[in-house]
Amino acid sequence: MNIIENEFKQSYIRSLKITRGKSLCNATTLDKYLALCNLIREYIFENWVKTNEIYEENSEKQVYYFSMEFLMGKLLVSNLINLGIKDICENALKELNISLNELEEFEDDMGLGNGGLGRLAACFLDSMASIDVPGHGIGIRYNYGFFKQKIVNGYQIEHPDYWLEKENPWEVKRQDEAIRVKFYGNVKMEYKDNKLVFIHQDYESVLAIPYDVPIVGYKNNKVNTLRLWSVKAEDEFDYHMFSRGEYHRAVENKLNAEAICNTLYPDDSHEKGKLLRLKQEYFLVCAGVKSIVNQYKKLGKDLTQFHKHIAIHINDTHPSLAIPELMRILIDEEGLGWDQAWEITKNTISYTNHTIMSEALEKWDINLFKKLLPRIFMIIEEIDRRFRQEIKNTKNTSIISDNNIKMANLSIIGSHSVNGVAQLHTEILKKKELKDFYIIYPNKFNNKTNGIAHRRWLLKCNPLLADLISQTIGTEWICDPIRLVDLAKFKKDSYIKEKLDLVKRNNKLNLSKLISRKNSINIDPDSIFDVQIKRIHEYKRQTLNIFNVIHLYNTILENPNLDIHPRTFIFSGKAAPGYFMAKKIIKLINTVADKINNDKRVKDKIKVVFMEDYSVSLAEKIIPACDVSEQISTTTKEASGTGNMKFMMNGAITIATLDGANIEIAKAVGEDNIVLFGIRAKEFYDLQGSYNCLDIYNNDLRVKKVLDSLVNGFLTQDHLEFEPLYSSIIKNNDQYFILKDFNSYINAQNKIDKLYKNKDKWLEMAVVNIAHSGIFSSDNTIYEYAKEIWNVSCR
Ligand code: 26W
Repeated sequence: MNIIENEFKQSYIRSLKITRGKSLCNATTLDKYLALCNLIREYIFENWVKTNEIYEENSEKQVYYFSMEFLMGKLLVSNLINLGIKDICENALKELNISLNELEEFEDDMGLGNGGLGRLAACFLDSMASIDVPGHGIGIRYNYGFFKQKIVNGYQIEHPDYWLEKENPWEVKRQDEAIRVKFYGNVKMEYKDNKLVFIHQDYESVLAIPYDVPIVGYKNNKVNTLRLWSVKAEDEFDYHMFSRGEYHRAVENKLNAEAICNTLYPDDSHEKGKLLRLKQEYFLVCAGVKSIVNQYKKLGKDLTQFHKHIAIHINDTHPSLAIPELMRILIDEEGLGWDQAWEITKNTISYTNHTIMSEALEKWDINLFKKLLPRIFMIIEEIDRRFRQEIKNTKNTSIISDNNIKMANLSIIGSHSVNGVAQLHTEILKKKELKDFYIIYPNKFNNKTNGIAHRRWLLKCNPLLADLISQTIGTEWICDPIRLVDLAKFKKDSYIKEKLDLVKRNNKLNLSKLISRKNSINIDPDSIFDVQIKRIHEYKRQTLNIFNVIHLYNTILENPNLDIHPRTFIFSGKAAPGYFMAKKIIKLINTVADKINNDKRVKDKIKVVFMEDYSVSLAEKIIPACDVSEQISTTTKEASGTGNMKFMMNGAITIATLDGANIEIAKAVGEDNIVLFGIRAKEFYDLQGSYNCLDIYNNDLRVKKVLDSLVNGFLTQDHLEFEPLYSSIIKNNDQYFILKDFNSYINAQNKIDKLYKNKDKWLEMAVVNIAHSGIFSSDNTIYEYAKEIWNVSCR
C-alpha cells in the first residue's frame, strides 16, 4: 500500500468514527457504506463549490435539463471513477478487509425512470459534467422509484421500490430554497396603474423542497447539479381537528399534498390523463423555473437577456408547462409585456421528441386542466389564439382542439428547437407525424442521435475490456471516445482477438454464476449468449424472439441431431402494471423457458432465461457478457434505442431491423459486421392497407405451428392462457409485422449461428463494433446539443 492509499485508509476510519459513531470492529455494512460515501462527499463538495464559483464569476450560460425521469442507477463506483480514486479506495478498503464490490451491491439503484428516456437523461448529465458543459438536471424526488419486479409462477408481480430507506448520502436538502406551488383557485383580473394584472386567489398550495445531487465530471474537477424536488404540505396538520380528536382527518390534507412526489408513473406506453400526473408535471416546472429565475435575479442580471444566459431543455412533453410557466413569471411577476415575454420564452426553451407512438402522446382534458391550473390555462389559450391568428390552416397544429390540450403542439410552438433522437426518427417527424409543423417551422427541426455514457457503459461495467482497450490503444478514448476507432487496426491481430475472447468468456462465466444463483438454471458459458433486455412492449417484439425460440425447439424435436452452436436466450424487462399484453409476453417467455429447459430431448442445445427485476445495475452485468444483441422492433417504432449502442460498445454482434439508431450503427460498422433483417420503413408504410397476415399464417407451416402452439395445449394445459396473444396478432392483422418478418428473422438467426462457428471472423466483427462505437458516446451527442441548440460553451 502506498502513502496515498494509507492516507485514504486513515480518512476512512476517521469517517466511520465521526459520521457513524462507530469503530471498524462493530461497523455494519450500512455503516461501512455510509462512511465511505460521506468521505467521498468531502472530495466532491470541494469541487462542487469551486465549479459554482467559476460559473458565477465567468457568468457562463447555464443549461437546465428538465425531465420527469432520471434513471441514474448506482453512484458510488461511478463517482470514484470520475474522481480518479477508485483503485486507491479499493486497495485501502482491502487492507481493512472490506470489499468495495460488496458495498456497491449494497447501494440502492436510483431508479427514478421507466426506460430509455430516463436513462438518456442520466447519460446526458454524466457527459455534460465531463465535457465542461454547465448543465444541470431538474427532476422529481419520488419516494418510490420504478417498481421492483418479482416473477411468481411465470407472472410479473410488482413491489414498491423504497429506495430512500437507508438515507441517500448523495443528496443535500435545501429547505431554505423552498418554492410555493399553487393549484386550483381562480384568477381575478384588475387594472393597476393602467395595466391589466392577474391575481391568483383561493388557491391550494404546497411547498417544493429541493434536494441537490452533485454530478461529478470525469477527472476534470467539475461538479454539476441534479436538483430533485420533493413536496411538503404548507401545514403539518389541522390543529383544530387535532384538538377535537379527529387525528386521521387532521393529517388528511398533508397526506394528500404529499402524494405528489410519492411515485413515479410506471407507464411508458399510454398517456393516461390522470390528475396526479398533471400535478406532478406542473409541480416540477413551477419549482424548477422559479428557482432558476430566483438564482438569475440574485446575480443581478437583466431579465430581458434571460435567454442569453439560460437554456431550458424539455425531455419529451412531460415538462412542457415550463413554457406557460415562464410566460406567467415574466408577465405576472416581472411585469414584461406579452411579446417580449414570448420572445424570451421561445428562445430559452428547446424540446426533444422521444416517440411517435400516438397512444403515448400527451393531451389533457381542458376542464380538468382549467380547474387545476387556471392561470396557466389562460396563458395556453392565449398562445393558441395568437397562433391561430398567425397561421391559416391549423387543423393539426393548434394547441387546443376537441376539448384537449395537446402538449406536443404546445412544445413545438413555444420552443426554438425541436429534435428527434435518430436520423430515421427525425425524418419521420418531418415528413409524417409533424409534417404540418415542419412546413410552418422548417428551421426548428433538427436531429440529435442519442448516445450513451461510455464511461459507465464500458469503463465501469466492463473493466476487463476497458483494460484491454487501454493496453492496446492507450487511454485517450476515455475522454475522447472517437479514439476507439484506433482499435480497428487490430481487427486481424490474433493476439488481441484471443484476449478479447478471454475477456468475453470471463464475463460470460460471471453472468452464468449470477443466473445459477438467481434462476437456479445452469447455463453453458460456451453457448452463444443471445440477449434481449428492455421494457416489454409489443412494438419491441420480444414475441418475435420467443417465436423463433419455439420454432427452434420444434426443429430440434423433429431433428434431434440438428447442428447448431448451443445458445442461451436471455430476457429481462418490466411490463407496465396495466399493460395486459406485455404481462402475457412475460408469462409466455417463462412458460417456454420452463418447457425447454426441462426437456431432455433438447440436450442443452438451447436454454431460455428470464432474469427478474431489470435495472441499470443488472444491465451493467448482462451487457458485457452478451454475444448477440437483439434489436428487433417493428421498423419506424423505436425512436432510437440506446441499449443497441451499449451492446456494440461491449463487443456484441447486433441482429437488427432497420429502425431507430440501428440504421446508424449499421452504417458505422458496415453491413458485414451486423446482421440485418425485416422490412424497411418504406415497405412498412406501403404495406398499410394491403397486408394480410393470414396469407402467411396459412402458407408458412412453421408460422402456423408456432402460433397454434399458443392455444393447442402444447406449451401449457391452459388453452386460454395465451389466447389473447394469439388473437391480438390475428385480429389486429399482425399490427407489429411479426409474421411478416418471421422468415427473414429465422434466416438472420441462422446466419448468426454460421458466423459464430467461425470464431476468428466473429471476433473480428466484435473488434470492428467496439472500434466504431465511439460516435455513440453521449459526449458527442452533448457536443451537438451544446453547439447547435443551447449555444453554450464546452471543452
Ligand atoms: C406519458 C407516458 C409516457 C412516458 C414515457 C410516454 C412515453 C414515454 C417515453 C417517451 C418513452 C421512452 O422512453 N422513449 C424512448 O426514448 C429513448 C431515448 O430517446 C429512445 O431511445 C427510445 O427509442 C424511445 O422509445
